Amino acid sequence: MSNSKAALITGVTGQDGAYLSKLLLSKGYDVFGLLARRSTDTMWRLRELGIEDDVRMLDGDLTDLPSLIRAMQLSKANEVYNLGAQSFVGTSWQQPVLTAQVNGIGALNVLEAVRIVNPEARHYQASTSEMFGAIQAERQDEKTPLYPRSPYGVAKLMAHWATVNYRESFGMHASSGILFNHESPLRGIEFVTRKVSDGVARIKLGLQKELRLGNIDAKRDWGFAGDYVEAMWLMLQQPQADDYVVATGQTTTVRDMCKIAFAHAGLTMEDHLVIDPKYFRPAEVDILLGNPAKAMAKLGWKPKTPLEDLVSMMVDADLQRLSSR
Ligand code: NDP
Ligand code: GDR
Repeated sequence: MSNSKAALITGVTGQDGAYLSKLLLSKGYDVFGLLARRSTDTMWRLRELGIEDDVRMLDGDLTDLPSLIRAMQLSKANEVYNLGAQSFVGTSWQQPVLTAQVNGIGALNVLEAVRIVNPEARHYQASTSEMFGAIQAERQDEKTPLYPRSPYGVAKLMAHWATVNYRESFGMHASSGILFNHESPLRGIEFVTRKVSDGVARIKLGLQKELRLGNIDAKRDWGFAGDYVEAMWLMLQQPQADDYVVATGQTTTVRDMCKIAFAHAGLTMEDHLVIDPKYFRPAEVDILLGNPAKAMAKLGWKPKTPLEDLVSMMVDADLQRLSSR
């Protein structure tokens, strides 16, 4: 007998895809993941969570609509989570067209595949606080205007509005989670928190002497990815689809986040940090600070992991990884 709960996750090999797979498996879902062809192994996160053999992989790419239609048909998914993206903001200035194709057109392709194969399926779009960009509201919420500051943000804006539009045009259960930065030991190494936790661990173990960063005055509202995937799932359990900001409601400079990491390892940031203009961006999002009141009230969701605990968890994981090599 087929399971009535089947989920298809694009971006399953990424940070959020791994944590979401684990959550859905624990809830008894059949979990299918879209696997884009790469020349190197991309399964390390699922392996670290011990679920590599539990997620059923289907070949496909967000830029290839037929493969998405096939994935919908084969999985018989009634929940679809579109997490796949070129997700590194810095790269989006170097590869703006690819970023638009994957993050913008790719998201539209997923909506089309759902509409063609099973328009009753519930759909989640991974929107982002990067869409607020230059808008410095006291705290950014679902009604804050959008003004993206990167090709990444521009492409995500298209995907966000396409999701709203498919909900309004076709009555699809399509929700958009406007998630603020969320991190974990499974974060990609190019993002600043993981670059810091890995760098601090290397310095502690005598493997490198300095850590080179760009704009440490930028402020971010950082939470734990494991908490944030719960909000994704909760959105698809609601009777009506909607848009939700998911954030902690606290903002911290890159400088202070970095200080926490060094201090956790018994080191002093000033002894090792070097500012390198190479890491400054053509346009910056100076401050992100979200207001998750709607998600807390309607979804019953709340952030559970303070930044100090998150950063300590990441430094400890990197110390352990590097020590056991
Ligand atoms: P990751 O960069 O860790 O994961 C991205 C995933 O997308 C990977 O599985 C990657 O596959 C896949 N992917 C990339 N290009 C394609 C493609 N052409 N076809 C199919 N799959 C593709 O991102 P996160 O897990 O951190 O983020 C998940 C989503 O949430 C993204 O859409 C991101 O933009 C968005 N988001 C993230 C936030 C965060 O703070 N983490 C905040 C707000 C939004 P592969 O492993 O093969 O490269
Ligand atoms: P962001 O995350 O751009 O907010 O996008 P990132 O960790 O890359 O940057 C956060 C802030 O730190 C500053 N910074 C540096 N960043 C990186 N990567 N490397 C550095 O050396 C460095 N020095 C300073 C950046 O300028 C920036 O201000 C993330 C991604 O997950 C997106 O996919 C997601 O949509 C948003 O979060 C919300």
